[in-house]
Amino acid sequence: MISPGRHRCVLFDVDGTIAETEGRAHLPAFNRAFAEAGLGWCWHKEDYRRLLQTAGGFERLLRFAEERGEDAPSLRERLQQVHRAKNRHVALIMQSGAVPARDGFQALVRALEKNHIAWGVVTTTSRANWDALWTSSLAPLRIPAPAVIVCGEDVTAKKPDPQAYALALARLSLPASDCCAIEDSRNGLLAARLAGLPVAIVKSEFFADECFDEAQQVVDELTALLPALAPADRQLAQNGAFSRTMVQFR
Ligand code: XBP
Ligand code: MG
Repeated sequence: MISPGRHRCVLFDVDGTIAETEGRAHLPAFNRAFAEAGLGWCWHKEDYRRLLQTAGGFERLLRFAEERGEDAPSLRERLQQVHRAKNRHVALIMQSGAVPARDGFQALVRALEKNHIAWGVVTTTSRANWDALWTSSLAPLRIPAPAVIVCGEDVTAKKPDPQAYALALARLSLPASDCCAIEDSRNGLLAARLAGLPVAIVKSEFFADECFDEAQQVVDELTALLPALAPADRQLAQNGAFSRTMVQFR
């Protein structure tokens, strides 16, 4: 789906797409924050799969409290504290090296660069979580920095609202027809499609069974997106530039 002749920027979702952050970081971090706050709550994977339908960690907490019949508005401040604690735990987990980039991510970003295609980040997670993932797991891969970063604090409505994608396009000064998105969830797919972008879905731990009918491509791993970028690699290899480029990145 990524078309070297047509696309100028590929916009990546973060959670589930660049790394399996939900199961490796967010879920254990929520449970650590619940224990610290003495709430007596504990989320298991199957609870979390359902709760993930609500984008945004704080919104997810509110929904859970409402489902339990708690008076959510009066809990708001306490839940905000729990959410901040959750994100502190996310950063600690990421710093421990427990959240690597998904297979193929590094190769994909490098292949994009060789094809003169920029990459960007469109997530509705908190900026602190993106910063922690970048610092701990992505920057060490020695990949180029993203051309645009949109996070949860930049928008008033989270995915599936298209606002985050619309903002990324505005910041890039590019029309949707020059870009495409890589997502892992139905909420993300709808957000990108509503902003006019073609979407490749990479299946992830929690969303693999969702409906992706509106996607242009559905793959199991990011590595499956590499062949579309390979012709340029081959051309570069033929004229000798490929090995020089690889050396330059090491
Ligand atoms: C990301 C999310 C986030 C994370 C938690 O959505 O749903 O809520 O689970 O992050 P997407 P925060 O992958 O669609 O961008 O707690 O920082 O909200
Ligand atoms: Mg996602």
